[in-house]
Formats: sequence, C-alpha cells, structure tokens
Amino acid sequence: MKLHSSLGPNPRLARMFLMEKGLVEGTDFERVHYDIITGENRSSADYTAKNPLGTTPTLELDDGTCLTESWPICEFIEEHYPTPNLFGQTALERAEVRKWVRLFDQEVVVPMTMGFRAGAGRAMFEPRMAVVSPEAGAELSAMADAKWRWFDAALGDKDFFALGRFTFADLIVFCFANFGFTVGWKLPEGTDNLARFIALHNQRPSAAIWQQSE
Ligand SMILES: N[C@@H](CCC(=O)N[C@@H](CS)C(=O)NCC(=O)O)C(=O)O
Repeated sequence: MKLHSSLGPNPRLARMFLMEKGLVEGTDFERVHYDIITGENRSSADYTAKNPLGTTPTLELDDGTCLTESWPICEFIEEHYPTPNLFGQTALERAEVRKWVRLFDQEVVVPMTMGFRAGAGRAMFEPRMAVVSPEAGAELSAMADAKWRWFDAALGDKDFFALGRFTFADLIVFCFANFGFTVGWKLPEGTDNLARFIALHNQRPSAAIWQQSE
C-alpha cells in the first residue's frame, strides 16, 4: 500500500499511526510525498483522481482503492492490523476513544486550522480554498486555544485521554500540538498538563517524524 503524504498534521497522524502499528516505511508501505507549499497536491491530475479534494493523506491499497480522511484511514489500518490496539478492544472502549477524537476534531482541529488558514497560512490557502477574514481567523484561533485549555483540564495529571493507555485520541492531540509548533503556535497559558503530555509522547519512536524536514 501507498501513503500519499506531505507536511502537515493529517498525513503525519496517518504516518505515526502506521509506525505505531509496527509497519515499516519502504517495506510495509511506500510513502509518496507531495509539496503542499507549491500546491502539487492540487495541481496533479493523477493525485486528484485519487483524492478529489486534493488533500493529504490518501491511503492507496494494492488493488488501487484509495481511502481519504485521516481518521477513517487510521480506523481502516486498525482493522487490518489490530495489534497493538489503538482504538479500543470493545464497543464501549471504542466509544470512549471516539468521543475524545470527535471532541478534539470539532472543538480544536476545526477552529485551529481555520484560524491558521485565515492568519499565518493565508498566503498559501487563500488561492486554494475559501478562508474567513483575518478577524474571524483570530477569533477562531482564540476559540481553539480556549478548548486546548479545556483539554488540559480534562487530562489533569493523567498520561492518556482514554482507557489509561496510548490510543488514537492521544495521537491526534499530539499531532495537532506539534503541527502548531511548526507554524509558530505555542501552547496557551495554563496548559502545563498538555506540556507534560507532549514531552512524554515525544519520546515515542514514531514522534521522530516531527523532527524531519520534508
Ligand atoms: N479532513 C482531512 C484534512 C486533510 C488536510 O487538510 N490535509 C492538509 C495537510 S495537513 C492538506 O492537504 N493541505 C494542503 C491543501 O489543502 O492543499 C483529513 O482528516 O485528512
């Protein structure tokens, strides 16, 4: 299988997930890189045939089937490579993990990315998609930061958001914090629990991809 990938939190979420499953790049999957700064992901007809939105990641299976959207891609990988378990063993556990993922996706990922696209990322994103005004972007960034604080309080002194062990819920939080760091964002004041959480999970071998340039 091939992971069509680039800079950014979503492809890196999928890459880290594959690595957490023990799948090795170059052996178990091939990574195809796109330069999203120049917009190669959107100008390549070959790529938009695989993913009509032109976003990354896309997981291409050996029979040519293409899967898009990072969370469903990771759930697909989980079903095919169940060990180690990263989404929960039972229906109840999966509901718990997905609750955190859904909350984070809606309450942090959406305002954070929309705020970034309208602010620091404006020059890159304005020509390729609708972006809100700079003022609205600043409000969205502030809303996202307020929710980062909410997640900090919810984490408390724990090392994991769900199930008392590392899951996809931790991975998505970790990836979007690291994405923020790469674009000059800082953890909001009063999020020491998250700072500790990120330092802890930075020690995971899969986290090394955040130190790599692409
Ligand atoms: N909802 C999608 C978001 C995908 C997305 O926005 N990917 C970014 C990289 S993190 C991208 O392709 N950016 C470049 C572009 O939109 O042209 C997912 O979960 O995979």
